[in-house]
Amino acid sequence: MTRDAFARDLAAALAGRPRSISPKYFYDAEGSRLFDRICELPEYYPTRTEIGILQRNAGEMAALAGEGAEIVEFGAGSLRKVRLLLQAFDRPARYLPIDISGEHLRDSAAILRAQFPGLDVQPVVGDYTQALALPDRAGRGKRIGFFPGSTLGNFTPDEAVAFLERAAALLQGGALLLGADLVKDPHVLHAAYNDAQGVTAAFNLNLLARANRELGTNFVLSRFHHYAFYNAALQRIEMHLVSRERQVVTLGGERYVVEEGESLHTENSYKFTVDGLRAMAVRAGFRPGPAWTDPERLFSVHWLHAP
Ligand code: AVJ
Repeated sequence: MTRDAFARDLAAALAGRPRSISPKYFYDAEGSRLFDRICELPEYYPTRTEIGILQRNAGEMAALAGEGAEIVEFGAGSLRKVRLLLQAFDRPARYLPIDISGEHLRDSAAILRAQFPGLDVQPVVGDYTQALALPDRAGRGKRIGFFPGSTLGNFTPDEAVAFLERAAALLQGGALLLGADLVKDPHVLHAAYNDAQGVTAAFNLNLLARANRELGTNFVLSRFHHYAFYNAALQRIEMHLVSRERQVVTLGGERYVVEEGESLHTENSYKFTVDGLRAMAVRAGFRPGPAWTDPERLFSVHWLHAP
């Protein structure tokens, strides 16, 4: 199923101009492993900065959430962040992680059930970028959405508002706890996506390696440059794979000519201002509460009430 979608989307990307494909295809087992390594890199500040913000402010977040809250996580990422909330909250009733990978969900669910014996863990296999139904509410606690990591930055501004509108509807009477990376010195942004060890380059190129593994393509990775830069006008990091030479790629019996210097656009990672993010949340129907940042204002975490 994912393989068919990947084949279809990659064929469309190769045939299209400009060529672009969704960053969701980065995350096979190898891509997820590379992403975990990115999160540990000295240049990649978002993960450790967001964790620091969550640690410092978990008490205030817990007070806002109240007793017996249920946490709905959009994408079951690393357990580290949600664990901070589960430890700080007052007797959280339920944890509902939503992810397209059922396998990943089952693993995380098992770990959390063992660690929090009183917690009802109910994984939801689904795509949170689409309309989605959640199980009925269990108790009287608030439903708190959790969307960390600035994954919101992968959406275009229109997609981000559409996602936030759906989240506001799902979380009615509760809130969304949202992590958003901030605009800053472009050199700091540039370094975060062009690390010295080349892990981000390997992560980007893994898209082609994955196609070779799953779709029988013949990409030669050394014929592509990892190219990531900050587009200040659009407030986003763009990642591309740029062809070093003219080459022919075969996918599903179809031949695609890629000229020297042509690019496959693999990811956008939008950056936000605190006020810009809050204005976007208002447009989507939220009422912004506190926004927390680190002392260097690298990253932000927002409490957004869903009326
Ligand atoms: C998971 C989308 C938040 O945009 O920083 C990291 C992905 N790409 N390095 C980001 C990513 C390159 C990451 N997000």
